[in-house]
Amino acid sequence: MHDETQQLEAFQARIDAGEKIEPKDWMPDNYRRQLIRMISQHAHSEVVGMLPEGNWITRAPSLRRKMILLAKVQDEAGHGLYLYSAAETLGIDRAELIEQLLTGKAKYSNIFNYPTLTWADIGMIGWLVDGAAIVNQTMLAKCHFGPYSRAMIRICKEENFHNKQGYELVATLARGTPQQRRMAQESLNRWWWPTLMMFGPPDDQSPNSAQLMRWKIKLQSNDELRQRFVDRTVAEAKAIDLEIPDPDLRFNEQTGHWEHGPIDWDEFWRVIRGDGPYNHERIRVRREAHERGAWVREAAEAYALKRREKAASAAG
Ligand code: FAQ
Repeated sequence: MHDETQQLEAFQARIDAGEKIEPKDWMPDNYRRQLIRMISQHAHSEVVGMLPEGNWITRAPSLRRKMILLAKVQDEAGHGLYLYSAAETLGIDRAELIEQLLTGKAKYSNIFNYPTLTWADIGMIGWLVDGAAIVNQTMLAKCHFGPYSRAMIRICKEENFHNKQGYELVATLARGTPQQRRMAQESLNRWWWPTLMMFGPPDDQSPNSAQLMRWKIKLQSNDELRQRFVDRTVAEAKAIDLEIPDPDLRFNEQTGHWEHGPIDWDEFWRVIRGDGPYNHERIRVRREAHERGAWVREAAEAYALKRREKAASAAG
């Protein structure tokens, strides 16, 4: 018991001294569990996040837009792979993580349970959803678990490109015909509030935050990051004359921040518990893709086995 207390104190002292924790270091079980939960939720979000945009690849209005969208969706798959690898350093198998997603045991970001109804939604995902992801991930790139922070550095660079192409797409629509402008505004109206929810529940309703902040996995709270996102996005919306769909939005001269109106947290909890507009569809498509990919996994395993046999016979 005494030893364990000392171990915990030494572990916390390393974090407080600014050291990164690496997979082979001693860590408390709960630290391992929390990181697996968070990193795998993040990986699942990247992979499920390919679906709303993927739906529009065949319908992109020009070759240029199609190439950008293809590259973006492919990047999200890559992000999922880095993150599954980061989670695996904690001793869990990828197959188990994927099983947790497909059986509904693991969560993924609320935002991907909404449909992409118009072409403007593709711009909105890049501008708002990638914009929110960057705010969150720039913080995670400085977190104190080595593999997660390193994965974030490359992911953030790619998300920046995603964010810029999304804003450029929305700005083009906003400068376009009255119909295109309306399409952009209608899309912003649908995506604004679910995007604010991406940062998680308010600080006083966030059960995991306090411990994650002590371990310096989170360096800023859910509300602090949400505020940072609102401040930067309100300015971007003004620059292209789109209106944030929040009648209570106002600039506070004293704090220098844009204050937003109340968020519908009932909707958030409903969506993350599985009852959002597209939860069933997303998981159905992922299950189908997983089944269709069975032969690839079998072929890869057979290949690895053959190589091991060959190496063993060469050595023996
Ligand atoms: N969605 O105690 P907290 C992207 C759950 S990547 C669903 O505050 P925590 C890229 C939470 O799990 C987007 N569930 O939780 C892209 C917990 O439940 P649990 C994903 C959520 O962990 C762009 C409960 O609520 N990014 O978009 C959400 O301290 C475009 C209580 O909450 C990451 O995953 C939510 N939004 O803080 C891809 C970043 N929020 O597990 C394609 C890494 C909360 O105890 C296209 N994760 N919950 O049963 C994080 O930074 C954190 O985990 C938070 C939540 C901030 C998401």
